[in-house]
Amino acid sequence: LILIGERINGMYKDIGRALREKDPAPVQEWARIQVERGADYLDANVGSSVDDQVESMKWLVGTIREVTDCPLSLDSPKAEVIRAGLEAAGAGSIINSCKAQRSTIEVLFPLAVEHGARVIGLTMNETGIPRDADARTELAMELVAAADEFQLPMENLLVDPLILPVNVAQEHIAEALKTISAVKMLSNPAPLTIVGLSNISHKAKDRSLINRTFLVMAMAVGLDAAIVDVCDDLLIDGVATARVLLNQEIYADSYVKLFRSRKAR
Ligand code: THG
Repeated sequence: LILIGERINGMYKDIGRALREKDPAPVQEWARIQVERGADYLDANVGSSVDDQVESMKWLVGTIREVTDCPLSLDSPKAEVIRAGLEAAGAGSIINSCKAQRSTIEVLFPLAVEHGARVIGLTMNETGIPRDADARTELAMELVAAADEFQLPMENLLVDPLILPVNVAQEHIAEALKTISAVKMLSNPAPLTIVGLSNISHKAKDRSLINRTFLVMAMAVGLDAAIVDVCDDLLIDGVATARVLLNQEIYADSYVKLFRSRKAR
């Protein structure tokens, strides 16, 4: 499973303040911690409360780059903010994200090809997030067709079925799982699949339990990547265990330790 550390996001108080005051300390601290805990990518999101998002993204990426060369997932709904991040981050970034609508695809897919970046394609468009798996899968098909059209290698497309909080949209969760299995059968090679995991437990009581239960279920139906709290030890232990149970890893008594040592840098 590709692990993307969620913590460098302006929605967190410490990062929001760091962005407004241009204080590198919390950003660099979270970059180091998440890399140490095995993040393959770091999500970088300036949030919506800063005045100049383009300027803030440049500062955020430059600040992270002073302490690590870990690839970044540049998280913004605005193409110009993502472009600024790509230029500052160097090769191998992820564009997070692109809705399944023509106007956005035409801008972001060529940008990804130009920068050798991956793209997270969301199964939503102008009209919002569909409720059922079939409608989400149709949008995934449009993203797959766009990857062919713009010559984005299929392993550089990550389809996100979008998971919503269980306490507001409970019926969406099983549909998101069905979407993941359907997407893995859309094409050969298939695109990768991804979720932003912590969404699912927003404002719920036992967040860690809900997060890890969903994550192992999603891995069983073909999830390839997740934006997660990499500091949640029980979550990472669950990922390591699911890999063994799904026969993606040879069993050894020390499999948790082995998984962690392979991921950490
Ligand atoms: N898909 C894609 N990208 C995404 C998401 C997604 N990026 C953002 C988000 N969803 C994934 N990242 C987070 C990060 C934090 C939280 C949830 C998802 C979170 N934060 C605490 C909260 O809101 O309760 C903040 C608490 C605090 O302020 O301390 O839950 O789905 N492609």
